[in-house]
Amino acid sequence: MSDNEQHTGLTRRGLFGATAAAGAMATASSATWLTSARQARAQAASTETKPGVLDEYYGFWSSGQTGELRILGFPSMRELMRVPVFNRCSATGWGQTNESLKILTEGLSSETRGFLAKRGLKTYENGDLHHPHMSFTDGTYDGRYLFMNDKANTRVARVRCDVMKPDKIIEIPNAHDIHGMRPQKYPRTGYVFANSEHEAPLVNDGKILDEPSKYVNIFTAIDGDKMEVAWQVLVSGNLDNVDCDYQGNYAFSTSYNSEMGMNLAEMTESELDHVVIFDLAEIEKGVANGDYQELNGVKVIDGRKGKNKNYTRYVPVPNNPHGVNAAPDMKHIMIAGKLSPTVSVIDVEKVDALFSQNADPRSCIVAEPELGLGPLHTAFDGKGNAFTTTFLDSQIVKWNIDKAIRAYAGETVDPIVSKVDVHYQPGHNSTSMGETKEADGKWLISMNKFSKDRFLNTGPLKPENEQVIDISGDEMKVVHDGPTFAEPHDSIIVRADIVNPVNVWSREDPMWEEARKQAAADGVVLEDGSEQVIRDGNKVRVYMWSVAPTFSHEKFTVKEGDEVTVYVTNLDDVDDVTHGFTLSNHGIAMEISPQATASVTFTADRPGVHWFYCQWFCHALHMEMRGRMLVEPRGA
Ligand code: CUK
Ligand code: CUA
Ligand code: CA
Repeated sequence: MSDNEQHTGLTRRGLFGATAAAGAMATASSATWLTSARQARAQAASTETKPGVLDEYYGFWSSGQTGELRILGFPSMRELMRVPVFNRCSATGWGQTNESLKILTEGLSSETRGFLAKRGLKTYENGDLHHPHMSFTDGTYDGRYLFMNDKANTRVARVRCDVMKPDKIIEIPNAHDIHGMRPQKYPRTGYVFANSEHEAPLVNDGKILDEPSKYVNIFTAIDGDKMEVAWQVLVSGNLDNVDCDYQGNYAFSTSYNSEMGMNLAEMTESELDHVVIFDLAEIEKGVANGDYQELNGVKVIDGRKGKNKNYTRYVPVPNNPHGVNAAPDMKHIMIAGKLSPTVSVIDVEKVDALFSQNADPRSCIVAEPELGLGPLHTAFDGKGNAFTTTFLDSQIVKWNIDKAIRAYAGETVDPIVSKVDVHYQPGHNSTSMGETKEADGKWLISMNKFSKDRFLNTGPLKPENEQVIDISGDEMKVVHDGPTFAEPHDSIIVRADIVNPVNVWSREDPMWEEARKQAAADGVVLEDGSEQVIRDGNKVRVYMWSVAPTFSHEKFTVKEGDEVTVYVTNLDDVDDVTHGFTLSNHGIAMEISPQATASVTFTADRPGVHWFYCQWFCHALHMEMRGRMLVEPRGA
């Protein structure tokens, strides 16, 4: 028996007192103890996880306008880590170290770099991270990468799951404000699909301004291995969310602005908008046959309506649709109606006929259950049920997919299994392993946009509220309330055995390739305990190492106006002994985890004595882990 199971058994007794289940456990033989404990947990559905006990799942959380990725233990909801991605991080130096700046800048267009340089920036310092999703192999998570979008600055990032740091961040050319984003499920990732939400001229250089009829939107397929755009497709209408099938044939994007309106009234004018279905093989064929225009180095296919091409089909659905979610039955795609109380269910097996026989686009819809007001996103239990958030009703609606299909075919059957109130206004929900073919039907998280009266008042800006719901029975039970900072749109809940991060960096890691090259040119070996200061004109490179509780240099001297690069290599190779390098009154701080190298470049333009210190508590003598930078005044 694992600690986890034992403790959850105890938790149940602790929370609910002496119960039949607890009594049963007391008399159970050791052989049945495990089963009893499991059952007890299922009945009690407690998210409490005792001190020292590990969670069963990793949760990977977006953070919206905060721009970072968050890692939670699930179901305890303990926040384990924040991974800066699109944001500038004070603790780790993400967005300031040379290593992070390389990742943050190399995927930007030269036009963007020039624009930022005029503002004194190397990269953007904000992001709006909505959708974190793991790479797939054969319909389930494979633990390689996490991909995520930046709606604010039109980027897509990849985070390595071995070290939980981004390794590639790319700007998507020709697109505007990447929103929906999903990795290909089969045969593997493969493609990462990314939706451009906001309309603009295809060549957006100012020659076309207030002429909305000339605006377009664009769908992007990124090669997830290379992190390069593979191809793009021009579409009619805008693009909101996206998902793809389990067969590797199609991607599906919602469009709430099929009207191509420029204001709310126009965007909500028509009763029906649409889902765009992309035929991946046809698009690849079109690219191979040269049926594209090249724009900013990308092959752009025309998939707009009325082009008589086989790249896309437009399926009318009501009304300003939002979420797109593929069911683990590997057959159905759920399109949430938002302004319509319905979810439209697409049968992927009926999609072929849309392309091969030009069948009526609506013929792929096999159900359209009415669930409540404001359906936004759908999750699954792998047992034939779907769970849809209703934003306006503030509920999760559990409904049976098969019954919804039968009802649509005319049978008198109610697909709704049960509803539960959430607090308040849910957007995304996710179930444990629910966006894979291994959905396990245990847990659902409802990510609620408003918390209102649920927590102590924090002033006009309130936290959001996340609620954990036990979905193992017919009735859903809310078992946990938790406030959260802006703004987790979306999350995935991944079985812990799939994710296997390392404890210590490999010295061979590509992260500090540039530092290694520079060191080699300077005749320095980063990891041999070198303690070198290399002067090269007015450029000074300080090679430093750290071993708790000391830096190799108690001091180094530079001249006012020097461009100084400090490289710190953490020679500690013990789990959890991370050091930091903060240079006081210079706005500089970075993290150096075990066996990592990090570097930062700045101009030494403040004559005098400046202390650097380790800001990551590492040793009893951590406070003493410091040294001086002596800056000689100009002309001295
Ligand atoms: S969107 Cu936020 S609630 Cu950006 Cu996934 Cu639907
Ligand atoms: Cu090294 Cu604190
Ligand atoms: Ca609309």
